[in-house]
Amino acid sequence: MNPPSNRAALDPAGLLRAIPLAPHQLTERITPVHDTIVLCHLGVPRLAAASWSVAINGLVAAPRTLDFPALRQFPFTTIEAVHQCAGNPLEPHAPTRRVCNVAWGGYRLADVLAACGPAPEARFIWSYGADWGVFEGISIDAYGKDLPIERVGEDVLLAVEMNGAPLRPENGFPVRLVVPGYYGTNSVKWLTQITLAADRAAGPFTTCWYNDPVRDGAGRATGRLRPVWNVAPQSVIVAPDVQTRLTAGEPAVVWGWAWADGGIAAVTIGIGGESIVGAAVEPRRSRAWQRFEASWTPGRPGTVELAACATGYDGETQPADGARNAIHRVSVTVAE
Ligand SMILES: Nc1nc2c(c(=O)[nH]1)N[C@H]1C(S)=C(S)[C@@H](COP(=O)(O)O)O[C@H]1N2
Ligand SMILES: [Mo]
Repeated sequence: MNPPSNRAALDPAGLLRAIPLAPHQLTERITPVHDTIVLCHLGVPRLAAASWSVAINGLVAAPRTLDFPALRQFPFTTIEAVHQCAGNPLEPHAPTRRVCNVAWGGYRLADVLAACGPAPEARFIWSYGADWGVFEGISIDAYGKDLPIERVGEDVLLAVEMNGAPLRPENGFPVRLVVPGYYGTNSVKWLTQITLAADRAAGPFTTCWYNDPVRDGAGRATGRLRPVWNVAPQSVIVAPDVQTRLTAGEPAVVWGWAWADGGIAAVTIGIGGESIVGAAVEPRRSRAWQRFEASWTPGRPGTVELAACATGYDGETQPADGARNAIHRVSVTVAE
């Protein structure tokens, strides 16, 4: 099954990126829509719900084309999930904190697929958006991604709402894929085609960009690549921030958010490389980020660097540097 060859009008055309909030501004559990990250590689197709449809084809017994009224026949569901951009695909090792936490509303991909009868040999889901253009000098007929079919559980949605409102054009109106627990790049916006296949999709956003080198235990590259799918453990310190003046001898609260595809089991706060404080981490609800909080009483005046480090339930932890999920550090000033 070929990828679609798009020609929808784009406004704007070309890269569109917004990262409105720095870590210390992530004060709300649910990020307001106007403060969420926006990442469009090729531009924003302007689609109408009345003329939108998605084709479901490939290794299915009954290929279908669903329009908006047909999609709305499926049970509606909502899911709160952390939404994180993996960062610039040309700089895969740069630490990035492009993140928000939102409530998606839509229809389960599993329900839609069940209505089409997936073939037993289908192993991957290819998904395509209505956007097209040129990225890094390469001509793209349609933005396309893939994911393993076994990843499609209760939580993967054909989303139509963010925080209870219809999607904005830049977030994928009228319908986008949402794969909670995967980096944002996999959640294809302006969805127009879903293809079930035995192999991985061949487009540049799956084979060229968004692949990380697999390293061995000593940190050496093995020559193998791994798709940028599951979100690795990560955390941000919301407070205190660089502006906060703390006082020696007075207890301060260090708090922030932590998240990972599999959930976070523990967060520690490094204090100036001298001591480590364990934070209390709330249990994970749904696929939302988890709040952590620790109390720390600065002992003496000066500048101290705080460093939050999250560990997932699988034991994976955050690297010190050189990775998108590198430890977040904040220098705070302690007065006498
Ligand atoms: N069709 C399409 N889907 C896309 C993209 C895109 O450029 N085109 N960008 C991806 C990337 S890199 C991210 S991080 C998320 C961002 O979603 P948002 O802009 O709604 O926050 O959408 C993903 N889905
Ligand atoms: Mo992204």
